[in-house]
Amino acid sequence: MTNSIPEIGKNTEVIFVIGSNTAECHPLVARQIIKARERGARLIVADPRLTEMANKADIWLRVPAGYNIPLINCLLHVIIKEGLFDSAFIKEHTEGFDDVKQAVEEFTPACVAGLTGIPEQDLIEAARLYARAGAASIIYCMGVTQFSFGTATVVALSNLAAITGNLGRPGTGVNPLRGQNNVQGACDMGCLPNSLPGYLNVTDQKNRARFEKEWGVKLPAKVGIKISEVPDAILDGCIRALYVFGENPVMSDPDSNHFRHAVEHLDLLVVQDIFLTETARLADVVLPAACWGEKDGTFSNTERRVQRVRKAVDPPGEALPDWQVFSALARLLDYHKMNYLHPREIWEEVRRLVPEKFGGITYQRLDQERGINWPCPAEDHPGTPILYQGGKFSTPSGKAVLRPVLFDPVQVPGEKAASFKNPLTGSLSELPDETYPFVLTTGRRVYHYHTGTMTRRCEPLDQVGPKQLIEINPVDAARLGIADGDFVKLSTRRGSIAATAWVTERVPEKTVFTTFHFWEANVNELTNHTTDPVSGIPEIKVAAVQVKKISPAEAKQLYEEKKEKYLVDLTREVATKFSQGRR
Ligand SMILES: Nc1nc2c(c(=O)[nH]1)N[C@H]1C(S)=C(S)[C@@H](COP(=O)(O)OP(=O)(O)OC[C@H]3O[C@@H](n4cnc5c(=O)[nH]c(N)nc54)[C@H](O)[C@@H]3O)O[C@H]1N2
Ligand SMILES: Nc1nc2c(c(=O)[nH]1)N[C@H]1C(S)=C(S)[C@@H](COP(=O)(O)OP(=O)(O)OC[C@H]3O[C@@H](n4cnc5c(=O)[nH]c(N)nc54)[C@H](O)[C@@H]3O)O[C@H]1N2
Ligand SMILES: [Mo]
Repeated sequence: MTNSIPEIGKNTEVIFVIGSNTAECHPLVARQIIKARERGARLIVADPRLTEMANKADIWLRVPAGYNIPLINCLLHVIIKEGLFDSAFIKEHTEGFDDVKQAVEEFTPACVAGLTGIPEQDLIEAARLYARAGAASIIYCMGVTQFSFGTATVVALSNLAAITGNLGRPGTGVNPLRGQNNVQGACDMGCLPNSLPGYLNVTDQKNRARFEKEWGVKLPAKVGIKISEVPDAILDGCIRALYVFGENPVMSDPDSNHFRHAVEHLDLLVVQDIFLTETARLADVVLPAACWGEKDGTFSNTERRVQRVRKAVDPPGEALPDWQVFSALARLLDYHKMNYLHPREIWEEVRRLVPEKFGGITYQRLDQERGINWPCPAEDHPGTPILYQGGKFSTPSGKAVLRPVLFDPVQVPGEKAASFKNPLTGSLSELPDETYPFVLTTGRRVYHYHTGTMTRRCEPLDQVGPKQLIEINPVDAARLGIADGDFVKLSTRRGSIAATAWVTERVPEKTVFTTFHFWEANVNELTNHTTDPVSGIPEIKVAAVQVKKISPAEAKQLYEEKKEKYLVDLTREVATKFSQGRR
């Protein structure tokens, strides 16, 4: 996030939530939105589904899955046409405005209403509301990024914030809600194929030298492989061994059957997890890890706040904190510099190596201040809840670089793009057709966490969220003879799953929604592995799908097939032993 969570409750006048099911997936952030609403802030929500947030919105833009770019470009179009932009901010702090202006010209409310079905007047009102606010905040999540044009969409949102001067001030910003408790921390520590800790580019010799000196090894100068590129890299013979930790890709990666096929070609698969997951069951070696309540350290949350985590109980059996497993492995590989006794020593190394971001964050301060937002370069520095204050950006020119974003649902708008200097483009990689007439969009429910390894072992949660549900609109259900609670089979070009129909107006017509929480109906057997060229994120928010009512007997048969596929019976005994005291 460019800004911090409490600012939403305190300072924001207009909140634009796009592609985020905030109430179910980030309830604490949702609480801030409600708080803001209570003091008169206005809420715009763009989501194809009638989520709780959409239900509370002043303006709900029911964008069809896949059509964020035309929607955002239309808001830009109206703001520019009606002169609602911040000319002083644009002049002083941005470059590229004219190109954006030209690129959004064709995205008129009439044209975008035609393309998306969103009423023209709602588009105009939303643009006015956002642009006229003293402080407007954009909040987005996976309904923005999980497309082959996710990066382009984020750039379009940044354009929106920049031309209205909604950056670098309290209650403004472009705010991606990070998903996992410590995914921000993992990225901060260099768990990305192109960067060293602190987002230092791995291709820069000066950056590498900094770490090579401390670690006493030569570091590779090449950008590595992204997670979404792993299956093909295995099949190409580039990857022979895979070490997976804190990830259950058999369930969470798109086009799961393709992933499984690739894994069969590995020489070695190691999985380090706190439970015997669907992926671990395919591994040659499984290493038991300690979970969050069983170890010390820090987590960094979505607002870049580093927070202390304290061990509450001992890990069961032979499980160890991940850092201890890695250190032990390093020693076995004859590297003897990872002799840490406590995570504090690792953190001290981080402070030494990346002082510009983390230098001022000490364990002592973390204890006293309940978390510090980086960058925090010195011990007397208060931390940085708001990035880009005073319109100072981290680009070579110090200005925000605006880039035109073009979109065509059917094909990449190449010809049009040629007339711009630095454009980004988007188009959908799979559109509905006669055989696969529905759009499948995927995501989460409040009761479960991702692949269910943890939440499905929690009885109260499993009671309230016991099974996979497929949301389908009543109009479609009636046409297909599907009643609420019937079994439905979903098929794409990549696979089939069966689950229970939830006939509901939460989803628009011609769209179905389900999750990747349940192995017995894992939606990632259906999803598409086309990726974004910049970030590598797969297009898991849209696929063309066929929907069919099936009999309970057919559903039962499919269930038995999945049971065999996910090695459920075979491993029950081992699984119980593996997770020992943890259930
Ligand atoms: N309970 C629970 N909470 C979680 C998680 C969990 O598994 N369970 N996971 C965590 C993680 S890692 C993450 S990344 C976050 C994810 O949090 P979110 O991104 O909020 O959750 P999703 O369900 O993936 O999708 C968000 C919304 O995008 C909408 N959407 C789909 N297509 C489009 C589109 O084209 N345009 C727009 N505007 N919206 C679209 C969907 O209808 C959905 O409401 O949640 C985190 N929090
Ligand atoms: N169709 C579809 N697919 C998606 C998404 C979607 O919206 N739709 N969302 C994507 C997103 S945003 C995400 S983040 C991914 C999530 O995908 P995954 O990260 O693969 O899903 P999780 O179930 O969270 O898996 C985390 C694993 O870590 C283990 N674990 C927990 N704590 C620890 C620990 O301290 N140490 C170790 N070693 N292991 C631990 C858990 O038991 C679990 O097996 O899924 C992606 N896949
Ligand atoms: Mo995520």
